[in-house]
Amino acid sequence: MPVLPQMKKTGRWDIFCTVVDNFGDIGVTWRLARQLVAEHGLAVRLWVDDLRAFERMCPEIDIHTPQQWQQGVEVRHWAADWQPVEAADVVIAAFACQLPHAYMEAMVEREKTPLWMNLDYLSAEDWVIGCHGLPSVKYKHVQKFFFFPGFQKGTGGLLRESGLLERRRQFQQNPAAQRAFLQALGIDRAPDAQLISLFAYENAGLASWLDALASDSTPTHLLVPEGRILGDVERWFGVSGLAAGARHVRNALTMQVLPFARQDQYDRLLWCCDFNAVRGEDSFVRAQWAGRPFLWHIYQQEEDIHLDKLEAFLALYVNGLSEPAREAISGLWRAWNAGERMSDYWQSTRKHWPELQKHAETWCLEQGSQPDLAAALVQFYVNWL
Ligand code: TRH
Repeated sequence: MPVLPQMKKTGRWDIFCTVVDNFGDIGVTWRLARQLVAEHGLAVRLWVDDLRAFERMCPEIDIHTPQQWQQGVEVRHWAADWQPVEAADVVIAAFACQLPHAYMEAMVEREKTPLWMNLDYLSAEDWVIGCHGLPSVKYKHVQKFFFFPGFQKGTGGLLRESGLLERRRQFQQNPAAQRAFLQALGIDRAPDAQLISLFAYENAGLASWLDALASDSTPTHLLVPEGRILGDVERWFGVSGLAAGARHVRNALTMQVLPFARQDQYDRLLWCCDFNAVRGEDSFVRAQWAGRPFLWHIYQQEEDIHLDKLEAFLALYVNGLSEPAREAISGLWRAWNAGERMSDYWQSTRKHWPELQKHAETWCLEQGSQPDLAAALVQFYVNWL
């Protein structure tokens, strides 16, 4: 995406992020902010209401500092008592967060009206294509637009940094680099073990999956970053107080708890693993860029509307797979998201492993051939100017 001369170093963007819960809101906006700076030469302020969640994935964050620069991004604490600032050229409200009233007034007062966008949640549902880029509400004369990420042409695409897939490929082809990376995280891969990462919400289906892994003929080294699934892991091992560094073995299964890693380290961890269980939105996308088979624990929503999103994604993702492989992986995903027994689906998934591995790479390359989300946002601005 060429950077227009008049935009270079002059475009000022504000991204607003409220941390609703978990890490996805800050995870997505932090990536986007960095990419806009690094690849498009823009001046970006990232307004975040909860710096503690941010600090978990970016330990350089000083939670007591209201204004700081991190990797070229101006990070601002979005405090409850808002102090007036000038509005930027482009204003992104992430995930329908409500901008401070005084800031909306500042947008109105600007001589040149800013472009105001809502960066929505990711969904593979068809209606997204029809709604992407449409005008939303107005505040006085300032028009807001919908910007939808997505998997298909006609959506805003997915966050993907320039050269990401090439870096991933080189790393995956370099066992020594992977070993060094894992060792730095305190991981000594169990001999001949397949490596699986597990990042998920609480899940009643975990026990039956762990049963299957423990009794498998292939050993598994399971890496579990500290988080919500640990309670289920504890119950299965019959232990309590699991924390980073803990390691337990039962039959063919070695389980290790990892500290919550820096975001870029987490990405690399996914690249190292043979299979990744991910959740929410951002790790879900990163697992796809890893080019390896994966399992998605979708964020639960009221009235089970998340299940429509799950089915919409599956319908796209399984395209090109043989019928039995399709059934195996869809069954596994559905069982996981219903908290049901996983063992039979895991066994049938294992039967189609080579096909699923090839497919994960094909899907990744297909998605990677589309414009990335940051470039699409910049293009949207250029078209709007
Ligand atoms: O944390 P999440 O469950 O976030 C969710 C979703 O975004 C959901 O859609 C949203 O509605 C809800 O939050 C409020 O899962 P997600 O999206 O994968 O975000 C996790 C982030 O944490 C991601 O950027 C990767 C990062 N991460 C690390 O930096 N280090 C780690 O060790 C791990 C496990 C994750």
